[in-house]
Amino acid sequence: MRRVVRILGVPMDLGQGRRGVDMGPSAVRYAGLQARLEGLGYQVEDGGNIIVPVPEEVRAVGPGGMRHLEAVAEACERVFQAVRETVADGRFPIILGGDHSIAMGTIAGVIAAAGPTGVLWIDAHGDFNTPETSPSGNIHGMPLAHLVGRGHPRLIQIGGPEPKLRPEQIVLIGVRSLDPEERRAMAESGMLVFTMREIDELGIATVVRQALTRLKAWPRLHVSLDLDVLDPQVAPGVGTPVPGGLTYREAHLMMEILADSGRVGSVDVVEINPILDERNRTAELAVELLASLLGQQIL
Ligand code: 6HN
Ligand code: MN
Ligand code: MN
Ligand code: MN
Repeated sequence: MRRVVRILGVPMDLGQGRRGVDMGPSAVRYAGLQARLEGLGYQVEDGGNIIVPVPEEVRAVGPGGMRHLEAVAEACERVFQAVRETVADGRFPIILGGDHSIAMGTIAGVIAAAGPTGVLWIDAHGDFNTPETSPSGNIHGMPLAHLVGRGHPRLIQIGGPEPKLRPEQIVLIGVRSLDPEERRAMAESGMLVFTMREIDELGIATVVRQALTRLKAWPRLHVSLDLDVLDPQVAPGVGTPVPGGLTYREAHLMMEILADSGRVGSVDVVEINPILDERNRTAELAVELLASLLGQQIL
């Protein structure tokens, strides 16, 4: 049976300070995602974009200094519904961000339709701030905290009142930038975190295999891929670049090993900022990484 992929765009830049990541879905479509996946033998549907307001039309600072809280929460609820329906329809969702706050909707939607799911959070950042610990008020630095039930109730309750994830079902890969309080909370959380140091010492293949082993109780996995995990020299078009990231080859190998596992059932691709990009190369890289994640092989 041929697997059917459904692309969903979430043109959201409300969860952070810089403009531009709202153009991510267009950039990745323009880079040829659909044709590339069809070339791999998939049937591909494009579900269009989720409706997201522009920053100019919504209240800037919400309670506790959180930027665009209500608008982010409402957009994530729409993402939740669309992803839940996509998974319930038996489709493999590829969700194109947008900033990383969309993952509060995507992961809630996957879990609502498919049940318990392990999460690979592939990111330079921890995204584990709460409104209290955030230095910026930017919600894209907080989605993982809210998914485990820490933070503002409005965001914790996206897709239902209970926390969506337990720390044991999350592995982070590529981390190299944490805020002081975020770091403390992360160390105490019980999540498995592979920083860039572990990747340098062990190699990306060992890291990914250990991550898959750690998540062995969850046959189904969701990949939340923040393009800023790559080194800014390879992926310059991201909202929050941090030096010292994954190489082109490490990122590909990671996707290939994940593909081999046969367990990945959904993916987010977030934080691409075409305004900061060089001739769409970060979006093109995203298409290549998605092709590898969906089973493209050289031989
Ligand atoms: N991202 N830790 C910083 C903050 O503002 O909380 C940066 C977060 C970046 C989040 O890239 O998805
Ligand atoms: Mn349907
Ligand atoms: Mn992120
Ligand atoms: Mn990031």
